Amino acid sequence: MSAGVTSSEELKIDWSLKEDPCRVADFQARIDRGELIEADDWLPHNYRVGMLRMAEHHANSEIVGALPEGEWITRAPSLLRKMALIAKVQDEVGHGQMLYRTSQDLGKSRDQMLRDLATGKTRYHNVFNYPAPTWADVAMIQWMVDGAAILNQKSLAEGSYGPYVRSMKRINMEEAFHFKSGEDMVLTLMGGTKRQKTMAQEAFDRWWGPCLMFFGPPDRESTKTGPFMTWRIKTATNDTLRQKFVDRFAPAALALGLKIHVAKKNADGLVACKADGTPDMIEDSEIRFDEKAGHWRFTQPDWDEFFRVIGGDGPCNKKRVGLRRFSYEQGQWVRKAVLGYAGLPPTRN
Ligand code: FAQ
Repeated sequence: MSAGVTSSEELKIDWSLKEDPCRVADFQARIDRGELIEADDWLPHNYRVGMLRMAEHHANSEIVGALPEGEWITRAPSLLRKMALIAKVQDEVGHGQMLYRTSQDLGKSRDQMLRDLATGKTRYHNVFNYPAPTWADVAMIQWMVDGAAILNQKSLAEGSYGPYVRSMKRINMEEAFHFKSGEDMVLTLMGGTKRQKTMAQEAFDRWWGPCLMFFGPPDRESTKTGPFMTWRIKTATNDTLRQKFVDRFAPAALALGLKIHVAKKNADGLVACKADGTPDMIEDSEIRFDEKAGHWRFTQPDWDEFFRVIGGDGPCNKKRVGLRRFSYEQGQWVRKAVLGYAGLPPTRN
């Protein structure tokens, strides 16, 4: 474990900070040579904090990401699907454990991370603040959210921080199983009855927008992409990864018979209804392969919705954080008995 950062002040990125220029230049030269940086190496403050924030955000996302699917374990439509879902949820929680370990070595205690998640101080991925009202939502999560995670994490596995890179390689192998299982579930629904196809389409309409947002805000609004690319914490920009996702999933969805819509959402995260009761959405007129660009065109998602959701005001934020808090509080007596820990500070949500 590296010596480290302990107070919350020290856990903030400070772009005005000046550090020993020789050490900073040596560090950058190692990154430019493609060397992996290890936990006990000297790290510039902003690299350490940036990497910690990314790994902690990722760990939180894996833990909270298990919740929407976990709700479906008791309602899976067959024993086979139930067993696969139990294994998948267990994998995601395991990824969270691995990533909290990686984050701990960067200087924040595990207990502080769990407390910050349970009190809404730290974030997790936007997609996990949406509801999964049907089994088809579970299929779309495994197909598209896991698919998006693989695209993102493949680029992160080319990064510079050794412990995180090694975690990404292992996690990606397991995510590949989840993606395959999701693909099979979507294929089953789209090869099924009219009702199953409608269920799949409705779930797709709920998840397409949040999945486009998965890769983060447009590059022009991403504050950290520039420095993170210089340090190879990130190896592709948000827009590049989003385009890769559309190039992969738009033709696949169309080939399955799904339609790609631009949909308005209500406060519950469901597609809103017009006055006449029909869904408030239109087919995305941009969707087509642009021969000249060599990419699929698409309509950008609602970025106001993205910032609202990551700011704490999404359809399921309170429910998800509330469940983490409940779980933390229920485990309090164990921590108290074994470690003598105190209670939680007031929640932000
Ligand atoms: N959701 O300047 P950027 C999974 C925030 S695991 C929420 O572009 P950056 C497996 C961002 O933190 C998925 N917040 O930031 C699974 C920043 O906030 P700050 C987890 C977001 O760091 C599947 C602000 O916006 N994967 O799916 C999001 O360069 C199924 C400005 O953004 C990872 O965490 C978002 N989508 O790029 C589990 C991968 N995007 O710090 C269960 C690692 C941005 O200014 C079921 N992380 N923000 O307060 C990353 O790749 C990057 O950190 C990004 C953000 C892309 C998330």
